[in-house]
Amino acid sequence: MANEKTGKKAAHGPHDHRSHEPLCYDPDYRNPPDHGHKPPANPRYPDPRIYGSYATKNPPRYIPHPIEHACFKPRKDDCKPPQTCNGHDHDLCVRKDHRMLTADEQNRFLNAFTQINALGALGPLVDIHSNSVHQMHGNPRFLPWHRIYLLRMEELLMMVDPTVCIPYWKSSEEQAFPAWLLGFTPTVNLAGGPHTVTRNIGAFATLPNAAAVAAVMTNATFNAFAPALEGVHNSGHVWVGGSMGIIPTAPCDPIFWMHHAEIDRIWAAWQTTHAGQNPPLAGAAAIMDPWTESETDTRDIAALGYAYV
Ligand SMILES: [Cu+2]
Repeated sequence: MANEKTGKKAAHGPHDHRSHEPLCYDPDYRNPPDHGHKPPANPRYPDPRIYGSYATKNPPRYIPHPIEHACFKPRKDDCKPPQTCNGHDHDLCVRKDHRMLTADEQNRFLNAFTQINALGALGPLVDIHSNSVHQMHGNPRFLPWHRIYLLRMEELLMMVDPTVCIPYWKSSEEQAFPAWLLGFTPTVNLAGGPHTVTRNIGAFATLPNAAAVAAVMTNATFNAFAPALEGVHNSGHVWVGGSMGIIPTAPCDPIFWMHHAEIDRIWAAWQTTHAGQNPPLAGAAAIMDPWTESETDTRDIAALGYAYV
């Protein structure tokens, strides 16, 4: 069966006509064509769109995504080009307060999170956060770097379910952990081994309240605003505790992404009334490595393809 093609060729005789050839390309997923690609040097980082400079330089062998199978329509009848799942990539992702999600939207978020984890795509993204070479905490890169980081996570989730956007957790208002996440403690394969999410809610900090966030918003310059917001953000991490309290494991917990979406939302709201107040970054510091976006690319969330409601 594997050599069907070559066997066919050998069997071709003078009475075989071109009309016997199939009219349309009919892909056989059980016997994919050999493109001659070498396996990636580091199969944990196959996709440069998500993992930036971490991605292997060798072209990965193309493996159709399960979702592609679901939407792939070969259209044998009329020989028109096959239909794929294109069209969702450029939709605006609308990030909602998690309290506004329907049960279906909650399930879709958790299912997509579980899927990218099962595919081995989440662990490498978490590992990027543990590498301090990216200088993403305690300096002006904090807000723009995590804005791109969230975007990469959202892109991963949308590969599994194009309807999923990262919800935000307005912890200052809620003063509580989202109940629907309490039972969700995934195990993520990190470079250092598997890590199972733990929490120690409320044990080591108080959650900043609405007044604390309002005080952050009164800062007039980026240099004053950003460290104040990072401080509020730090307390959220410590309040959840467990995995969230440690930089290398924090992104294993889905609340990490929802917490950072809230921090990013607060920054976006502040930006609308502080035009021209941007992170003081230049040269290499202005590049959000391991990705290629520069600080200027991070200023406009609509241009990045998402919005907060
Ligand atoms: Cu971080």
